[in-house]
Amino acid sequence: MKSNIQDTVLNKQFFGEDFTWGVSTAAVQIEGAHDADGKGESVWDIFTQKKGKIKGGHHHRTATDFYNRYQDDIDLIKQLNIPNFRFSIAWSRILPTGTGEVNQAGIDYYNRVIDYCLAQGIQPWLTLYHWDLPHALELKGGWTNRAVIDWFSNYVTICATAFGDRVKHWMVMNEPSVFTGAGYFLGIHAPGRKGLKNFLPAIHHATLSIAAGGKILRKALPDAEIGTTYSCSYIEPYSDKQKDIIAATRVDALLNRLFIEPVLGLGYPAELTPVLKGMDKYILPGDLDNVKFDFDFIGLQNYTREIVKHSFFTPYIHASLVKAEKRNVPITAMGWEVYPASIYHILKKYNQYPQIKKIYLTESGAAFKDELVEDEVNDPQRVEYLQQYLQEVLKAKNEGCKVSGYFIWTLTDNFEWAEGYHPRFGIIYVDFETLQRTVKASGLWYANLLR
Ligand code: GCO
Repeated sequence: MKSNIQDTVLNKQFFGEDFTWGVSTAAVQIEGAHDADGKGESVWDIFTQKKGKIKGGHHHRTATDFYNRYQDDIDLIKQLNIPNFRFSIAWSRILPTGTGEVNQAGIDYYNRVIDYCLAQGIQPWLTLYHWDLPHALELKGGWTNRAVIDWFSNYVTICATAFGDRVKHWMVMNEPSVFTGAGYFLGIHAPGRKGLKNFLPAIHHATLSIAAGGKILRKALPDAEIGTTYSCSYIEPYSDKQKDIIAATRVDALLNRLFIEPVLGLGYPAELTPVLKGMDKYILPGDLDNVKFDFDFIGLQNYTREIVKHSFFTPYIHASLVKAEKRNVPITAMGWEVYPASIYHILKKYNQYPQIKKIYLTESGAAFKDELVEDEVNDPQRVEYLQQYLQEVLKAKNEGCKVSGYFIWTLTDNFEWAEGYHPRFGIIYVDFETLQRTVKASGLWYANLLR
């Protein structure tokens, strides 16, 4: 299929020779092979079996079968001229019970993936934790148990030793606010726990683990580039009423500042969100020093903006999000607002932290209702989305923001967590019956941009 979308405005040269272009994925969402070659169960293997947790009763046991088709998919990455591939390691392939005996078959598998990338001239970017805690560790309390810092450190050490000779770009953890918020507070992601008594310790232990992981990687791999990634949404108040402004500030603290500020040495933003004071009992002497780490880069992942309103009835934060559907704005298949300026504002916001040395946009993309028609998938909305967001990235870069790269979320349509397979985020279409891949018009557009 020929892309009939003429790209007259965007040119990769505008971003400079050194700008990093890539595509991002995560193990649970693509690999499948949930019990192959000695893999242990992860919290997602358990959660997806629970009734009513995943839309349509979907599960990720096969996903896109990347585990077996990695060569074909990496060939496609190459065909699309994408020089950098971000993927995550499933902890329970390396350590089936989270600690103890190493599963050599798991190490061998990721070695094959890494080697195949390198043989195709593609740089592997490894995320060590994209939400799939080994189930055996969850049985011991998971992220609520302070011992997780040691479990995680051991896992990081094993990965650094196994893959560090070839992998030059590392991300310790993906979006801690999502796996703690959705998984330990709202109960809508694995492991499905709820409430502050789970959420607050999980936040602190994840933060300590991020810094611990960064330090281990830096020591073991002094030449590698080490980062960690955060989700961030541009937040605006619903009105200029004082109450809405305060509500927006609070949500901004929770969504955008909570995890990054302690790492930067600024502590938790508890002054605005008194509920976080409840964390004090988990913070031991010395912790606020131990959570600090000077990452080589910070990965930011932005999709949309949120409009926030004062809400008396919402516990703890007295704030609620005004859904995009109710605001008469363009939305994606996730119901998220298409708002290109959000990525610009996010870059400006994080650029203000002098402690951040470098920013990569490690995820950006959108789900739309794509259809395969006569072997082609025409997705002009996604092309437009990516073009508009990239224009905003360029604007921020030209205004001096330290942004050094952009990774599209995501390579192929995949398992979108609690939403199952319906939201299609890929630049490559997957027929989930046959698992056949078809490059979408957006994939061709990206290939053309990167040519
Ligand atoms: C994320 C997740 C991805 C999601 C994507 C779309 O980091 O948020 O890494 O796994 O699929 O964001 O929701």
